[in-house]
Amino acid sequence: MGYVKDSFKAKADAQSKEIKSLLEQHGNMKLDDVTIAQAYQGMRGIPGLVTETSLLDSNEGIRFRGFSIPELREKLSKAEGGNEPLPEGLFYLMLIGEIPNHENVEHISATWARRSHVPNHVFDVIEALPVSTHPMTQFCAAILALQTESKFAKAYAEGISKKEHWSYVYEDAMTLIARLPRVAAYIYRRKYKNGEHIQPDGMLDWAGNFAHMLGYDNEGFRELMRLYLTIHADHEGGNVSAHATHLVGSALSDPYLSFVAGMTGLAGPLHGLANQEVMGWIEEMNTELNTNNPSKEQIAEYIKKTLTEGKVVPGYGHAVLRKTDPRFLAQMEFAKRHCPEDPMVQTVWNVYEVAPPILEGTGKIKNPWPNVDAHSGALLNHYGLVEKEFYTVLFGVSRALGVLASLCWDRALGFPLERPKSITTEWVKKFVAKGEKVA
Ligand code: HAX
Repeated sequence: MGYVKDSFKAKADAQSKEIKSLLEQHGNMKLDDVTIAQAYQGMRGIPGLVTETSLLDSNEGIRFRGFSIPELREKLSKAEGGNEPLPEGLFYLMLIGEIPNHENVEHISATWARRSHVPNHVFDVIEALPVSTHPMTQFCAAILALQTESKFAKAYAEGISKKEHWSYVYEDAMTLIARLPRVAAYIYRRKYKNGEHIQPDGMLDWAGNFAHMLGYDNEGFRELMRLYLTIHADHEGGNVSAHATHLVGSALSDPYLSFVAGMTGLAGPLHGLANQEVMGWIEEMNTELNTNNPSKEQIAEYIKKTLTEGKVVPGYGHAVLRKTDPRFLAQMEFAKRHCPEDPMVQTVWNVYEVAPPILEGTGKIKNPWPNVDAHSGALLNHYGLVEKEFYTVLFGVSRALGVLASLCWDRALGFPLERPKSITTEWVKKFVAKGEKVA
């Protein structure tokens, strides 16, 4: 076993003991009550899941193992000469619970580089789809094709003890993460660059190599990828992609099958596809107004028009957050350093000034502030990655880090099949009438 795997197992064993004792002593203690509104309205705020890798505070934003994004940007290892954290370090932190040293980060980087070879049949599966297929659909199909490599599925079929599940899930998670950049870059080059593929550069870090295979070899874009793949990795357990991965994993579907469930959820416009939607929304506004630099007044009018048409303003609002997303602010800071004059970036900043009071004025939108997706497209666009349909794939490559680290924890802690209780409206009506539960 590698030393990262050993450290993970030691941490998980200790955590298992603590959970056992928590359950013995406090298992019947109530965390919260559930209201009828919560049952009908997306289970908001019900603490019914345990996810060890990160925790979201509605005002402060995400913390990964207790560390905020500004803290991580300072504390995690950087590439030589770089300013942004290496996502390998965040993965180590989520898995082990401690800030890694540079050697730990290099170890993860080298492990992923070693495992990055993608079997040919995966490319054949991608090639079998029409080029016009949405990149997220191609991505999901490719992940399913990668599933032939699942060590967990093979071992399970041969018959292994429940105690060994975590070990095979860990191996699958590491291999899957290692291969995703190559798969994603292949889809990008196939769809947008005439199938002119770029071979991996084993000397580069995970994000740097991804930037290279996409065809963007300048240091600014590599730095953007390091930041991007770090900040999109995890957002506690209840969001659609994390929850779907966890849920499917709880049936002991292998990490490939579990992760693809998360990715089909990420492909929804209210979740990860919002980054594509934001750019589409800005582009449509610019086309309609015949400008690439709309004024704040013009933006305000366009927001009102969007709302009147019964559509959402993409990139704004959140199910949990109630302040500007720190992931938005991290990207804004990056843009201030690298591309403050870019007209698309300036439009994003102008929307940020104009949108919140208008959204708040509707009286129904609980969070009028921008989320992560409001900024990412403008940065990618600045470096020439203008194909917005591809943006959610980038998000997906990053999200793998969080949800697969969590899946390792799920199996190491022996979490059971997830199976919440559902009820009918008939049940609710009887409950309301009698004021008590109905069998
Ligand atoms: N524009 C217009 N209306 C919005 C809105 C927005 N940006 N955000 C919320 N609303 C509306 C909701 O549609 C809802 O309307 P109805 O009562 O008519 O159904 C009402 O305001 C109350 O919604 P809420 O409680 O504030 O928000 P929800 O928890 O239901 O939804 C969403 C959270 C993120 C889905 C929502 O804010 C939204 O649709 N935003 C735009 C899409 C987006 O940016 N998604 C990405 C979110 C972050 C993420 O997951 N990234 O991957």
